[in-house]
Amino acid sequence: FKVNRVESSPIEGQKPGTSGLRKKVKVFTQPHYLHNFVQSTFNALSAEKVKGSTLVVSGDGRYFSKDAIQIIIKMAAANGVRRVWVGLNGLMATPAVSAIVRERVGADGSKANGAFILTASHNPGGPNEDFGIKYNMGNGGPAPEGITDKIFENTKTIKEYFIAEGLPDVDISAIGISNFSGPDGQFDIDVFDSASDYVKLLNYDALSGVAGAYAKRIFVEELGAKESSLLNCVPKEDFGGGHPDPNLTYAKELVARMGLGKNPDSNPPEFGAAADGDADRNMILGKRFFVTPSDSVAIIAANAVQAIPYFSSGLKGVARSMPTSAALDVVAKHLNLKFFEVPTGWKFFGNLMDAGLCSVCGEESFGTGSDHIREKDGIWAVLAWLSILAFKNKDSLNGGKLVTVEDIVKQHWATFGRHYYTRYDYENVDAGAAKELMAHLVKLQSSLGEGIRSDVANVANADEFEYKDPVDGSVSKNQGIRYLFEDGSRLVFRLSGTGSEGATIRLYIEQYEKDSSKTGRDSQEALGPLVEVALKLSKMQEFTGRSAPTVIT
Ligand code: VG1
Ligand code: CO
Repeated sequence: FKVNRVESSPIEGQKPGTSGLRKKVKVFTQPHYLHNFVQSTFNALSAEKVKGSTLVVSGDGRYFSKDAIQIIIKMAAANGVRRVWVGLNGLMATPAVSAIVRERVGADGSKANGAFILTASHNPGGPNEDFGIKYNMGNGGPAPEGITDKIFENTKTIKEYFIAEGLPDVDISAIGISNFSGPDGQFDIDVFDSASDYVKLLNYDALSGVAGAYAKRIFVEELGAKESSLLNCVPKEDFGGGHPDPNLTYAKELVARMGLGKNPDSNPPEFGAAADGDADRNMILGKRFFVTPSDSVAIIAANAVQAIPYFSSGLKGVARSMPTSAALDVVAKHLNLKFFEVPTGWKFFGNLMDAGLCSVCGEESFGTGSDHIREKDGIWAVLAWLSILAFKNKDSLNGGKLVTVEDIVKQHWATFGRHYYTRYDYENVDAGAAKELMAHLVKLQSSLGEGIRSDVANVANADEFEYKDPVDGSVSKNQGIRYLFEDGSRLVFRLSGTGSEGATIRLYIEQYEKDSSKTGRDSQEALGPLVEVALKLSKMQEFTGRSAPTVIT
């Protein structure tokens, strides 16, 4: 093949958000749109680093992925990339990409230097929905802000991109390595099945040896898991028209099956779980019981050393994103663990893990993970929970009482107290109105001297969250507006960075209850008064015209 230089010019709005660039398919398929972003990424990494490198390109298989993969392969070839690794049919879960970048060794001994992940994650897919792309670094984690800022700057000045001419489309539906030659020498495309590398890694973490036997005993024998326990497990370009976000609103089928929501099954199983489009998010359910993600990471951290072989020598530390509840903080304090609070999004956990400061981390948005990779990992979370269930059920294996998911969570609350928690999302709000609401909240903070009183408690402190990375010293500002109350309650307001249209306001509401006789309440009911304070304080209805949120999690 030869290299074509194509003249181009900047296209507005290519700023990567919380997790890459996400736009409607119609936006992505505009002439030069994808090309500009990919070339801007190569330029941000620098030509010397790109030349001779090994690049992973794959995603969640959503609509437009197959075309995008062919384009990126041709651009990689033209920019001097030595080889591209592609998942069979272009499919690779986000956590699997992370694992592949870290662990896989090619037939010629090569290791990956980075990855383009083609996903808009929990956003719907299809010709009228979203596409997305993000770049992950050689550690398997999302590019840090230093790189994503550079990419954005490059998109604003781009004049040209490079693409191979005479390189045929690769058949990504068949495993194998194809070789080509170009101006820089040899170029290979390696199509392989990512599942085996990923499973190898997970087996070691959670289900090796005795834990595997427990999982089989509880999951298959005790709880009767069968083939029929899998719902919607065939990947589709448009996710079957559904919204691929694992929460109580969108995972309706599973929720009913677990005996919750509308039309609940009368005989639900003991354990259920769901993942999002790219399999990095998870929802954990017990029989008629929902585990709040903030509780989930705290419970995993509290039990990791005993229940999960990978952590048997101890946890290096734990971390959560700022809006995630403080349930994890209480565990960290109790176990005397290093603890970090980072901005929303997975890119901030990687530095901590690379520096050996963090083993387990999580977000309230159904993201949980560990330092086995540098992405959140839905399947890992399920295996972590299975390991904990197995551990807690050692006695039940000898005829004792079955310990359920609900028991485990309630025992946790009894020991550590409960953080009542809910998130209200106002989706597709007018962008101007959303900005005004945020500005109003910031302005209110300066009048704190006079004391913002509420029926719940007084506000002790209010600020905009700012993070200084303890490893590289980089600072991230304006990461959400916080109101911290004297009784430990918190209200957090943020604008979403993953949407493709309008603005989404997220309101996070949290209240701590230490008294174990009061930890069994319904969370919406317990949080009612604080919700009222939040809505009044923010003038939510006045600014947005909305009397209710789009989604409550
Ligand atoms: C949301 C979540 C955040 C998560 C991000 C990516 O971001 O709040 O916690 O890391 O999605 O998740 P935002 O900016 O919309 O609040 V995924 O599964 O879409 O990669
Ligand atoms: Co996701």
